[in-house]
Amino acid sequence: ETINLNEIYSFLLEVVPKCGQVIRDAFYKEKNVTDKANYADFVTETDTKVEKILTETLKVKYPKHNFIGEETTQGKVQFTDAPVWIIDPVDGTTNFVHKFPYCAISIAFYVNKQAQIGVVFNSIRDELFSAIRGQGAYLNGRTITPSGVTELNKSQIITEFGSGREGEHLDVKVNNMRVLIEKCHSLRCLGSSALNTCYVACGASDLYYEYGIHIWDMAAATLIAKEAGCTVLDPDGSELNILNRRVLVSTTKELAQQVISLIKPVIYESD
Ligand code: LIP
Repeated sequence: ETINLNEIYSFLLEVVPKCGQVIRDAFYKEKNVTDKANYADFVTETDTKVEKILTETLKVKYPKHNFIGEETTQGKVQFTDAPVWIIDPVDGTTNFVHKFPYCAISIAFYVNKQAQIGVVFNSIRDELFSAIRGQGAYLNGRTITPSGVTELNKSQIITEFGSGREGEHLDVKVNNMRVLIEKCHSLRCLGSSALNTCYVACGASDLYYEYGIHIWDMAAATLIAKEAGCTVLDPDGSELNILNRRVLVSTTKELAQQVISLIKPVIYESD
């Protein structure tokens, strides 16, 4: 199979805005919420609906491709060299449920375990972040660049508590925040891994790290961040492995190193 990335990308830019409309139509209405792992981890009928539309539409056009989706993948993720779509229909489901306008469709296309295309679309605020490998990163068609901040004491950092409520995990996360707040301008918890990453990519924040996220939260946005020129790593400073449930995205490697030297890890079972 010959893969034409520009053709796939154009098709994606037809499909994703339609799904964004589905999210927007549901945004201010009452939602049907079902718990997943605990009371703070849930799914709505919109998550399920958007994943179904995306998967079914792409399967008709690309019948040989594989799919990994937040709401359909069960058990261990099968991440191989085969062409695969990695989908989070609503990244920031909690925000979606609470009408906090910071949630997005995240969709990525990988071949040989390498990101080829990433699209992150916040349809509530009409922000479409995108990248094709080797072709730069864009917000609504315009090139984006990170802030370039190198010093922790001039930086704004985003991190998250995540949906887990295990006491030991929360203690480490709170302590990391405690250590950082003494040294940076500000800390933010905004609720969408994909958008947090894109906000660092476009210079709206300087660094984002999180423990406990999944492959579908980071698959698209990490390509966008790399294409924008960000440093994207495992929060221990090693190379990122998108199955390992953690990420650090920084505007510069200098800032990344300062944060890496201060934070302690929270270990989760890999995807
Ligand atoms: C969310 C992530 C966020 C994390 C949440 C949740 P979802 O993804 O984007 O960074 O803190 O716990 O995992 O579940 O809304 O797609």
